[in-house]
Amino acid sequence: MARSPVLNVMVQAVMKAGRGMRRDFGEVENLQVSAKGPGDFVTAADRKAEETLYQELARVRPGYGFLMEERGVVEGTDPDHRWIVDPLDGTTNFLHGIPMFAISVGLERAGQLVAGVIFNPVTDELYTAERGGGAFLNDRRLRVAGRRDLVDAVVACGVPHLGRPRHDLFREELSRVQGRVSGVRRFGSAALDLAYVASGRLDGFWERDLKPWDIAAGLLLVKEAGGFATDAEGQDAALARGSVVAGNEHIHGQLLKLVKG
Ligand code: 2AM
Ligand code: CA
Ligand code: CA
Ligand code: CA
Repeated sequence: MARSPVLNVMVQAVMKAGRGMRRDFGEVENLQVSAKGPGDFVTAADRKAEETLYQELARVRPGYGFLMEERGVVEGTDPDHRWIVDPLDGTTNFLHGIPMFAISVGLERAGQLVAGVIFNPVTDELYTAERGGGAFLNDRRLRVAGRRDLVDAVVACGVPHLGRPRHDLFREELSRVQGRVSGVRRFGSAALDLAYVASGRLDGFWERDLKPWDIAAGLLLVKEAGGFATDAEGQDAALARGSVVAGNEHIHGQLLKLVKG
């Protein structure tokens, strides 16, 4: 299916930011790094990518507002449209030379996610989705995995790190899930975790205490690939609540039960 004009704008912006990020990844040892909090790092690559995304998106759609990880809220003159931007999801991986990170851009219209793009500039994998238009990896249409039983499933999770709450709750969730699935993974980029669910590489994913920019684009990708993505209570409020359980209809239901306990 042809991309809409606004999705093309998003793709152009993330590709441009991605070119810079790939260069920075090659010289990560020279990058300026600072800590926003315990274990919470930001690099010059995060800031540069965010600046590129901001400039490109604002140039082509002046008036749209922004919610960005590093810059925060930028009010627009158009109350209906808002970009939700994570310039570099997986900064910890990036800093360690692990090529598992992505740029994530979502677009909200009247409070509803209508478009999402996730781009890993190292593998050149570009995930796109539009509401009602399906999800794609580069030019290939995506469909969530078809496995129906948790025993066959590989699921990813987020592990609370330094500075994040509820470590005990996570351990309880993990202990319920780990014996019931074929494998548990922890990749460190929530955006890519959701993109992997959309593409069928992962059967499921759960994580709590996320921010809107971590998951906006990924939630739409999963849904447009025929999957389910809810918060940890099973409600359609992941973006607002910051918790996610995702998978196909069957895996989502079974995983949700285990996560809730
Ligand atoms: P970030 O790289 O954009 O900060 C993984 O659990 C998710 O948590 C990622 O989306 C990551 O986004 C976020 N995160 C925030 N702080 C983190 C930290 N100190 N370590 C690992 N992930 C972190
Ligand atoms: Ca961060
Ligand atoms: Ca993030
Ligand atoms: Ca980030």
